[in-house]
Amino acid sequence: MPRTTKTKPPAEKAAKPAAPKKPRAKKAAPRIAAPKPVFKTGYVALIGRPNTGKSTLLNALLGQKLAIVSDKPQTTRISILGIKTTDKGQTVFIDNPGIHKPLHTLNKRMMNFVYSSLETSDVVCLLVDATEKFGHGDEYVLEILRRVKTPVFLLINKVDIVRKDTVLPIIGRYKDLFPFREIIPISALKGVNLDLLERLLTAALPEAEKIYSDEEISDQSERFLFAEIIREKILSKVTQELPFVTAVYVEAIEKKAQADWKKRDSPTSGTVPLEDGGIEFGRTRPVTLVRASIFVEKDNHRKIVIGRHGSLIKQIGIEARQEIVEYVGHKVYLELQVRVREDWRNSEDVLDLIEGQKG
Ligand SMILES: Nc1nc2c(ncn2[C@@H]2O[C@H](COP(=O)(O)OP(=O)(O)O)[C@@H](O)[C@H]2O)c(=O)[nH]1
Ligand SMILES: [Mg+2]
Repeated sequence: MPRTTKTKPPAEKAAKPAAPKKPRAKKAAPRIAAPKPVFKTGYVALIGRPNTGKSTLLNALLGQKLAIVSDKPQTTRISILGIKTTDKGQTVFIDNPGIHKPLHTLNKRMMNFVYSSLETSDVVCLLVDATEKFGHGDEYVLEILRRVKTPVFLLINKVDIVRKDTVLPIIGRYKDLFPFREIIPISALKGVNLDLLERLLTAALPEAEKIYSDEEISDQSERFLFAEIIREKILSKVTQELPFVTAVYVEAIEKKAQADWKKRDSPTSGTVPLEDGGIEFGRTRPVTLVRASIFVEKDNHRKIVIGRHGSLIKQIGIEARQEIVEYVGHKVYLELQVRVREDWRNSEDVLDLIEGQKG
C-alpha cells in the first residue's frame, strides 16, 4: 500500500556516556555528543458515540481509506489500527466501534473492543458531533471515561457544518464535566485543525522507540478490507434495520493470471504473429477472484438486499468491484451470495468467522 508519510528511522542507539579512558599523553579536545532527537510513540484510541466521525478521522489522519464510513450508526464493528510514522514519532490510532448499550452478542463484542483500546492507549480522543445535542448517550460515554486514567482530548467534530457561535457553548459544557487535557474543534471531513491535533498528540505520547515497521500502516488483512468495502456499499443502499443485520464474509480470494485474448487482434486462435513470422500466445494479466457471502437474518432481508430482479445486489457488486480494482490495480471478478443466518448477531461461531477475517 502506498505510504503517505515519508519515514526516517530514528538514530539507532542512544549516545553512550563516555567510558573511562586511559590517560593520554596529549589532552584531547572535549567532544560534545549531539542530543538524541526525541522520538514519541504510542497508541491513540478514537472513541465516541456512533456516527461522530471516528473512521473519517482515521482515514484523514492516514491520508487514505483504511476504515469504511457511512451515515448509519454502528458501521465500525472491529477496532482497526492506523499506523503513522514520521521522523518525530509513531502514532498508532485505534479506530473503534461507537459507544452504545449492547443488546446482542455482536454489540457486546464491539464494546469489548472499545474497552480494550481504552486500556491499551496512551491518549484517548473523544469525538463528539457538533451538530448533535448533548444527551444521555454522551453522559454514558463520560461515565466510561471517568474510569480511565489516560489523558483525554476532546475533539468537537463536524465544525464545517455548524455556525461558529455554537462551538463555544459546547466547549463550556464539556469543560465543566470532565478534565480534558485538550479541547480541539475539528473537521475530519475537511481537514480542519488536524495538524494541530497531531502535534498535540505527539507531544502527549511517551518517549519510546517505534512498535511497528515503517511499512506497516494497518493491522487489517486484504480479506477483511474487501469484506468491509462490500459492506460499505450495502450500507449506502439500505435503510432501517438492514445495516444492523448485515455482515460480509469473504470466502475466498484467488489470484490468477488470465490470458488477455481480447486485447490482441487475433480473431481465432488467440495467437499473435511475430515480426519473424512466428506466433506467441496472448499476454497474461493478473486477475483477482473474490467470492463473498452476505449474511442477513431473515428471508425478507435477503429479498431487500437482492432487490427487484437482482438490481440492488448488482449495483452493490459494481461499486464494490470498482473499489477493489482500485486497490489491487488489476481486473477483479466479484461473486456475491446472500445467505440467511438466523440470529447471527448472537452466534459466536458466525462472529468468530467474521472477526477472524481481519488477521
Ligand atoms: N460534515 C461533516 N461530516 C462528517 C465529518 N466527519 C464525519 N462526517 C460524516 O459523519 C458520518 C459518520 O462518519 P463515520 O466516520 O462513519 O463515523 P463513526 O461511526 O464515528 O466512525 C458520515 O456520513 C461522515 O461523512 C465532518 O468533519 N464533517
Ligand atoms: Mg466508524
